[in-house]
Amino acid sequence: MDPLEPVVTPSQTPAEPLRVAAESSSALEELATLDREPDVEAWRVRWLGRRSQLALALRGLGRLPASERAAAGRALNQAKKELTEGCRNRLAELREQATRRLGALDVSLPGRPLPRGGLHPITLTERAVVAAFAAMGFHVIEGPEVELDYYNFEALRIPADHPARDAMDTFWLAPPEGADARRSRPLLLRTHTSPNQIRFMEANDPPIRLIAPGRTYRNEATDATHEWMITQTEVLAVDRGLTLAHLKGTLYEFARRLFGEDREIRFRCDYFPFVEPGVEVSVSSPGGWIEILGAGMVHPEILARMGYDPEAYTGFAAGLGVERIAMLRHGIRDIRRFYENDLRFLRQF
Ligand code: FA5
Repeated sequence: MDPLEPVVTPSQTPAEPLRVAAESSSALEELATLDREPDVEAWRVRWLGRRSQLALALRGLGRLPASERAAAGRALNQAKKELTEGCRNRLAELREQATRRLGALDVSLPGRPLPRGGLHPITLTERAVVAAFAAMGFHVIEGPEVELDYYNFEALRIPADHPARDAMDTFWLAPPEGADARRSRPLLLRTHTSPNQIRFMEANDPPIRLIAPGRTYRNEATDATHEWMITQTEVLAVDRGLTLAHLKGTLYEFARRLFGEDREIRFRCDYFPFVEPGVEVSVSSPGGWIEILGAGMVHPEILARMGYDPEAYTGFAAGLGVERIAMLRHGIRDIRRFYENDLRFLRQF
């Protein structure tokens, strides 16, 4: 026996097929209420499928007394015909309704401009920064935004009690779920893109010419020139014979490409534990000087820790603030405009 064949119980009585046939009218009433094709299909399986009451009753006809068989067969076949036609008609109705709805929507209607999205001004400036350095032979790398204390601070010569940490108020992160809090290494949202220097030098030998753009985070109050989420771009070059003059030349060329020939640029001494000497660069604007980057010569101690010979190799590094550069390019006086999501502001770029 086919195991899929439904079992017709011997208890089938002559009244059974007639009951099944009679139920078809309530099935048709239910069908009229269905307005989704998948629901109609489920209905079809239930009332007309191989295991439906109707199919079972038809298959059991042979067990009925000969005198009852003809009448029961007629009733069942009539019910089957009505249900099959009802199903076909309902499907046709639903498809016609859908076509009518589509017809009301003229997808080719010309003359109405579609609203178009655009790139965010910070993305545009970030791309201009990357393009300027790419044209000078730097290649792009990326690093994680969730960073280890080691790469963000320790390896950059900023130990736990170093005052330089105060300048970078940090968002510390809880250890990953399930981790042993005493053993897991401190995690944070990176406060600058400089950890990329260490990550790359650990795994590669000189010569190096890289830039690393990305988001950084500082737990600090905002004002017209300070945001808590900052887009930075790290620059790192390590080679034989690099000097501060190469750093200055590179940054002047960068500024010329981004701001044109006429902007005034100012270099001043600054302190970062991972460079020696350190500088900051500001650019003139109608509202005064705006500091756009910190930079300097890679500290020889870091070169040595990376396994490079500091007598043979020198390097320069810089960390640029992309929001500040965008402010200068577009004459924006308040950095907070970039992240207020005001479309009237954003549409201008
Ligand atoms: C640093 O972040 C260093 N990592 C830069 C560096 C790299 C120095 C390599 C030497 C060698 P600083 O905190 O100054 O330094 O930030 C660098 C630039 O990011 C600033 O000049 C500024 O343009 C931008 N920046 C920093 N903090 C903010 C802030 N809160 N809002 C907007 N821009 C900021």
